[in-house]
Parts: sequence; C-alpha cells; structure tokens
Amino acid sequence: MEATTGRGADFLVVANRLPVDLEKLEDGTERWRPSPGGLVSALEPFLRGRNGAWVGWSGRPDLDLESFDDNGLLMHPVRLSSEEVRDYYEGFSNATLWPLYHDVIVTPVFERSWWDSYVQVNQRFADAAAATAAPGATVWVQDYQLQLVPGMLREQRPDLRIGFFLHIPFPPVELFMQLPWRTEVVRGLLGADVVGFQMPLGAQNFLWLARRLLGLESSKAAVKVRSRPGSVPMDGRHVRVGAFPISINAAAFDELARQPQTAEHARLLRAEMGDPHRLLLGVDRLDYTKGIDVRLRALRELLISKRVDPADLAMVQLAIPSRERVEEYQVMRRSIEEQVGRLNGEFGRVGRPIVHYLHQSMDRDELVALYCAADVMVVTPLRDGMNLVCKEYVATRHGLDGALVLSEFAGAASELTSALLVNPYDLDGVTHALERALTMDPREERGRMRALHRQVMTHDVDRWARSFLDFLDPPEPATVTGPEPEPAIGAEAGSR
Ligand code: ADQ
Repeated sequence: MEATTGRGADFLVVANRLPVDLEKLEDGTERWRPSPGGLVSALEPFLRGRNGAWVGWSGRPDLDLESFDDNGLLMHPVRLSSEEVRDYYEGFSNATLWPLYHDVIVTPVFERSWWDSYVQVNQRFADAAAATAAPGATVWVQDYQLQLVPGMLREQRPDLRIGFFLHIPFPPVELFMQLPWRTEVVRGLLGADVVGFQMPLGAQNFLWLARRLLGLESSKAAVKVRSRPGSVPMDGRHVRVGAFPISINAAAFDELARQPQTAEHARLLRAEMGDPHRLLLGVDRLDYTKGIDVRLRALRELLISKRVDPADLAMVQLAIPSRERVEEYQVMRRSIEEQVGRLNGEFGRVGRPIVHYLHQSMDRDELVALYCAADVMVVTPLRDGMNLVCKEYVATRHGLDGALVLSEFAGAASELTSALLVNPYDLDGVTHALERALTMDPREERGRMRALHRQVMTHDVDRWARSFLDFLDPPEPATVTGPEPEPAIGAEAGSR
C-alpha cells in the first residue's frame, strides 16, 4: 500500500476528524499532536507505518489548511464552516443520528436544514477522497457522520474499493424508520463494497432495511432483490454486509501496565485517596449514552443500605468533555455533577470524598495508572456500539486481579462474557453487581479476569482492521470463476 505522490494514495481512511489536533504552544505557534478518542485510538496503530492518507476535519471551524505529511501518513484536512459545525456536526450527526442510533435515549431532532448541511459536507468529504485516491485505491469510510460518502464517492470513482464501518450501533428497524431521510442514508451506505457493523444484530437490521426500502422505492428493484444472506444487490454489484467487533491495541496497554513506574504511579494515586480498601473506577466521554448516572445511583443505594462502609471505599469518575455546545450534554453534565455533590455531601469526610470526579482529558500514562489502581471497573452504558474502555481496563490486568461490571447493552458484552453483566435499566441489578464486585472471592475474580484477559489480548485492533480489510479486498486474487462465496453475517464475531 504505497502512497505515490502525484498519483494519489493507495489506501485512504475517511473520517470526520483527522487523528491529530492543532495545539497552541506558549510562544503562540501551533503544532499537531495526536488526539484522543475511540476511533483514533482504534485506527492509529494500524495505519501508522503504512503509506496511506487520512481525509478528515481538523477540529477547528473556518480554517483552510494544506495537506501535510505526518510521520509517513498524508493528512488531508477538510474545511468546515462554523455553520456546518453547528448543522452537520452538532446538529444532524449528534442531535439527530446519535440519539436515533442509541435507542432514542433522548429524542432525536429532525431538522431539514441540518440534513441539507449533512449532504453538503458529505459531498465535500467524498470530493476530497476522490481527488486524493490513486486509481483502484482502497478507501475506508468511518462512522455515522459520513454515511452518504460511499455512494457519492462511487459515483465519481467506480474504480475504487470502498469499505464503510459504523462505530455506533445500527438501530432496530422501527427506530431507523423514523428518519425522514432513511432511504437516502441506506442508499449512501450501499455505495460501499462492504458495510461493516460492530454487532451481527446491526448487520441484520441493515440488511432487512436495505431490502425493504429498496423494495418499497421501486417495483423493479423489488423484483430484482433476491439477495443472499449477508449481501444486498445494488446496481449490478453485491454489497457485502458483516459484523467486525472493534478492539484496542491490547499489547500497548499491557506493556504500559507492566512498567514499574506505572505500578508506582498507581500506588501513589491510591495513597492520595487515603488508601481505600476498594477503589471503583468509571472512565467515559461525558455522554448520556454512557450511564454515568446509573452507576452513581447504584453506589448511593449501596451506601444508603449500609451494605458497604463509606470508609472502605472510593470511586474515581473520569469524564472526558464532549459536545459541550449541544444542550442535552449541558443538562446531563449538571445532573451528574449534582449527583456527585450529593454523594460526597452525604458520605464523604473532610479531605476524603467518596467520588473523585474529573471532567478532563487524561494522557495515556496516567489513564493506565488509574486502570492499574482500580479494583472494580464500572462500565454501564445504556447503549454502546462496542466500548473500548472496558477492554483497556482488562488489558492492563496482567496480575489477573480486578473485577469488571459491564452493561449488557455495550457491544463488548458479547465478547466479555466473564464480566459481571448488568442491565443498566435495573437499578437493583446494578447495585447488586457492584456489591458482588466489591466483595468477590479472589479465586472467582482471578478466574473471570483470566478469561477476559485472554479474550482481549488475542482479539486486538490489528486483527479487527485486518479482518475488515481482508473481507473488503481478499489478499489472494480470486481464481475461481463461479459464484462468489457467501459472506456470513457476523462471520468474524462467530469466530470467538
Ligand atoms: P466512544 O463513544 O468515544 O467511541 P469508547 O469506545 O469507550 O467510546 O472509547 C473512548 C476512548 O476515549 C477510550 O479509548 C478511552 O481510553 C478514551 N477516554 C475516555 N475518557 C477519557 C479521558 N477522560 N481522558 C483520556 N481518554 C479518555 C465510539 C463508540 C464506541 C466504540 C468506539 C470505537 O461510541 O461504542 O467502541 O467508537 O469504535
């Protein structure tokens, strides 16, 4: 996969954000530095070291930037105006699609001007990718902000291999059908050769919708639609659909956790909190899907019912600031901060709060030290495409101690079956699981963590990316002239 200057790149990732942020230095100059986030942490280790290109927004509105080389990776910034950030990003992506695709936990807003902006910006990303890709290149489009790009790109560049991966859940059919622009979105996705989802259920929902919506739209198409499982016929092509559960760079987390200075850092963190007998940890983007309120309520129940002694316990809740201009996020932040204040008011002591709440980003070393310090990791999303945090925690537990409380509604639950799985809507259930995790017999803890650790260490992000790309572009040229072998829905998920 060589990016040849002048000819274009042979391998492109197209994502809403570039994997770098512009950082202002004290002397007033600016420089690029790697940015945090689920998608970036997932793809970065895979892409580095290959000559490819990344098409994405810089994160700052109204900024015209030239393409640049970042350690062998060509960065191609796409410009967004302030209005587009408001309408395409905060509006359609994060106040329409995000809640719609996460079980309508909050009500999605359907606003025509946001949709218009979404179309316009998707076209710009498609144009940028078309201009950057070499003939016959492979293009991997990422996530819900860019669902129209595969179709738009195929129109301009039918020579490309186009893959699409959705990082968030694909919703149940009856919810997706609320979207006024549902047919356009499905058509956009079907521009790809492979459409990938986190979970087999998402793939099934999409297949059903694709058939139904195409069937509804045109009787000719309805007659033609005789698709095999796991694929949809589209304009003479077969679009293949599958599940590819994403993971983390597990070896990097493991290695960092094994460093003596990380263990020392973890020890200091616990000491600063007064060496609690048991330390609970939550790490999330501050998002209403993550169920931060759920675990705080469960913790309060535990303390009120005196099933645990507040003197024995501390919790760290790390919440990375996110989408701060979207109203729902402001409301949720206030409510979580009230809950933290109430818990500390009721159960804390001078200099010893029960919940140490940090609304800030944290660098990788410090985050890993926190994972190492924690006895119980609490991950309680109401809905989550995968959830990388729980996998990161597990990857740092080479000593095989520590317990994981994990929501059934995180994609990760289907792989991490030895966690204490909870229904985040069931407060008693979550409270009970927290109590179990805090009081678990060390032998049981070890047995569970051994299974979790093995799963995470053997299913890393490299395997994820490779399985998707091999499916998109099989390594061996096909010599068989008969019908294409049938891709199975969730073939990858089924292998675990
Ligand atoms: P996210 O919703 O962002 O990702 P998640 O998968 O948990 O959720 O990834 C969050 C990442 O941010 C993790 O790598 C974590 O370490 C990091 N992070 C969280 N809080 C942090 C903090 N305070 N400081 C520094 N780093 C922090 C979306 C989907 C998920 C899916 C991923 C990848 O919503 O379901 O797993 O994409 O596909």
